[in-house]
Amino acid sequence: MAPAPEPALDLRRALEARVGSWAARVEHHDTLGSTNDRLRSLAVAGAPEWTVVSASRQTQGRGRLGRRWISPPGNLHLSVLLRPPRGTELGILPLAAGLVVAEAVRARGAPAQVKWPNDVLVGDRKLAGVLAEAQSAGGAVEWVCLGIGVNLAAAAVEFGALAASRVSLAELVQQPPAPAELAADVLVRLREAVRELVSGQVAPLLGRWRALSVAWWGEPVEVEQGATTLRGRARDVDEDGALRLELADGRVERVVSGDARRLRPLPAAAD
Ligand code: BT5
Repeated sequence: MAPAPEPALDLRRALEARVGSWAARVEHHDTLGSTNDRLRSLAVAGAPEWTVVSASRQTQGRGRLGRRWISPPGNLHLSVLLRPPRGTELGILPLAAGLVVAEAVRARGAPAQVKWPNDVLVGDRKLAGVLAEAQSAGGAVEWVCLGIGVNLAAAAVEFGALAASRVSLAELVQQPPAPAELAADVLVRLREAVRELVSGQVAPLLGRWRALSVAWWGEPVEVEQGATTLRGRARDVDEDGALRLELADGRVERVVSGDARRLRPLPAAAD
């Protein structure tokens, strides 16, 4: 059984200060295994869209493909339930979530960028990640549980070998926001982005995403998909969220998932 939630007054207040009212349930926990797991159980029980679960720390925080998300106290661990109508371009959701996180932290002075498909980076360091988990029935998506983790506190010690590849907002800005304030900001921006997406306005969202993307267009990149590695030049992102990768033979491969990284540019030829 999940532990009883604490009152989520701070987050609800921060939300309502921005948008007047937030109809769905908002839960905050001091400690959870994973906010996505808690929200999934609420989703299965019929919770309405925009139900929110947050936690100060997670003991079983997850990344994609069962990877671990290190979730020390003071970081933002947030999950929100969506029930997108049929026809919504779901491949854009992780991009949209990364985008609104990047916009929210940029508004606070951190020069964040997005990297396909789900990273929010500052330089080469990961500030935030997005995990979208969906449930389908009869060919239609019933719900999507969108999990967002943002490093807020400067707890580099918990990261061991990963310390050099992550960064927190506390290391980037003078006055990092309280988790509830950042969560509310992200949720309100996300609600607007999902409205656009559901009404079919993908192009403006993708335009904003491209503007904040790491500048790797035309550059050699590598995408790992399990045992397969694809190499090519990053060309663009399609309207369904797929990465367009131009292979060495000129063919363009549309990549829908994977871990992408920029390959170091070859040293200039000596003349
Ligand atoms: C992600 O996965 O980036 C998705 C992270 C989603 C976390 C949220 S927190 C709220 C909700 N509840 C959950 O249980 N999860 C979601 P991926 O692209 O697979 O990246 C995972 C990789 O990032 C790991 O293998 C590490 O290399 C690295 N990593 C782990 N924890 C990190 C952290 N706190 N900051 C930066 N990098 C981290």
